[in-house]
Amino acid sequence: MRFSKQISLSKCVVGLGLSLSCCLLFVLLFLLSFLGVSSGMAKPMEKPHVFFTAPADKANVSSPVKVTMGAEAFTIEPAGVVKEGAGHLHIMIDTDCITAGQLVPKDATHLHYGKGQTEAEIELPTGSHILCLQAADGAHIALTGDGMTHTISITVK
Ligand SMILES: [Cu+2]
Repeated sequence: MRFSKQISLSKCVVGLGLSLSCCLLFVLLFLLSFLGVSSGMAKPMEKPHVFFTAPADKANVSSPVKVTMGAEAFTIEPAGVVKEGAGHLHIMIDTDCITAGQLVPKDATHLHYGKGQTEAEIELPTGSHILCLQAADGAHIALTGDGMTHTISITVK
């Protein structure tokens, strides 16, 4: 009688221990999945894009115009080597952005920042101007994707 009581008590203790550890495991799994989901939601897949950080669109500025450029999910690096997800920036002045897949010309209205620069000073005459920031690969070929250009209009006073 006493022996069987002991057995059932130990069964009970073992059972309790098992269910407790199961419970803890569930809590742990729940927390881990929750953390995984929330960090996934906080960081959605970023689309590669380049942009002017200054001047702002429709800004009134003075010449020389100080231009700063940035990128997200895209590496700005010197020209030379073609790498996936990387390239350098160009500014088209009062002329259309280049069609993806085409070579960016090099002249007074197609400026290359082939050293990987993200800052520039551009002399512009008084009046309104349209600037197109254009990302191209290491061989100056305009990259595909609507995030690979950013157009602003500015007025030089
Ligand atoms: Cu270039």
